[in-house]
Amino acid sequence: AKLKRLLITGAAGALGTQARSHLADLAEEIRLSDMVPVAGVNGNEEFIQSDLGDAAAVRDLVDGCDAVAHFGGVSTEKTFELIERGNIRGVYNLYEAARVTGKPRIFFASSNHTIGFYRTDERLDAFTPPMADGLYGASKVYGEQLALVYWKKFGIETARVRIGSCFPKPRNRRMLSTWLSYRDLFSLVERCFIVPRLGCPVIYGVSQTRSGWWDNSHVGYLGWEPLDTSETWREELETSEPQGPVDAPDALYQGGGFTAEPIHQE
Ligand code: NAI
Ligand code: 15L
Repeated sequence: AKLKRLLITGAAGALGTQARSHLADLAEEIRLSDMVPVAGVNGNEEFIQSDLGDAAAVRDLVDGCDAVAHFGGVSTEKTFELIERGNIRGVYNLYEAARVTGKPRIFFASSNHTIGFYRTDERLDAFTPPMADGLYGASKVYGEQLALVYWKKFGIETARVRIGSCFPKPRNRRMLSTWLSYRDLFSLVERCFIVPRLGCPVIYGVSQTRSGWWDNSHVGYLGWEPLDTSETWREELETSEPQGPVDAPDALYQGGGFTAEPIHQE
């Protein structure tokens, strides 16, 4: 059954823009939002410009939606002020809006940076404790926990998806272990919205990979099968990119370079 109205936050961003084309048929109506304008609006879309830090605006945004693909927020290491607004207050506003409106199902774009300080020789699953690699990763841990609170207290279902690296193709050797294709991301979004019972699982958003860092065996019930693999680009990357030093962040930690970022100041 089709969704009635799907809200896509962060609609002007990289994944939000992809979501518009990949998810166009998933809902009768698509509501888009971002703090900056999107590049035009198509058939079943409407656009509402708003800041996730604005509680009243977020409530209006969520009202009338039966599903939310939450891609909005700060997506890399930034100042605490920016992260606080988009990812801390922003998710609080989202979940409060969900609670007081129709309790929509939520796809929460979390990140591998919630677990970025695990070493590249460690294997994780949905129950591995977080080990964030910065303010950004810690803000996503907060979002994952808030989602769980609203599931336990109010029955709001969320897919807490620790996205690896979602780009047209892997950009470096690290991404051979973390790459998620657009096709696999959006088939996951669809499964999360279509399955009768979702719950509040942690899911690793990664296409097929040899690395085996992340075990998704707890979410077999979703029926999600990634079809793409980073292996397609291994030869190309290993030829074009020299192997880095053994003590480089990319070699040591799953979060790669994010583990070496400073605390950004205003
Ligand atoms: P992006 O930075 O291109 O898009 C994020 C959008 O959120 C931007 O358009 C920005 O204007 C908007 N935004 C930021 N703060 C806001 C606020 N306070 N109020 C309203 N809108 C605000 O990021 P991208 O790559 O599209 O990622 C989407 C989501 O997926 C993010 O939450 C990111 O953390 C997560 N993610 C993405 C990964 C990737 O590989 N692309 C990997 C892991 C997580
Ligand atoms: C993320 O969380 C970022 O949003 C994205 O820009 C990538 O850097 C990705 O992680 C990654 O780890 O490659």
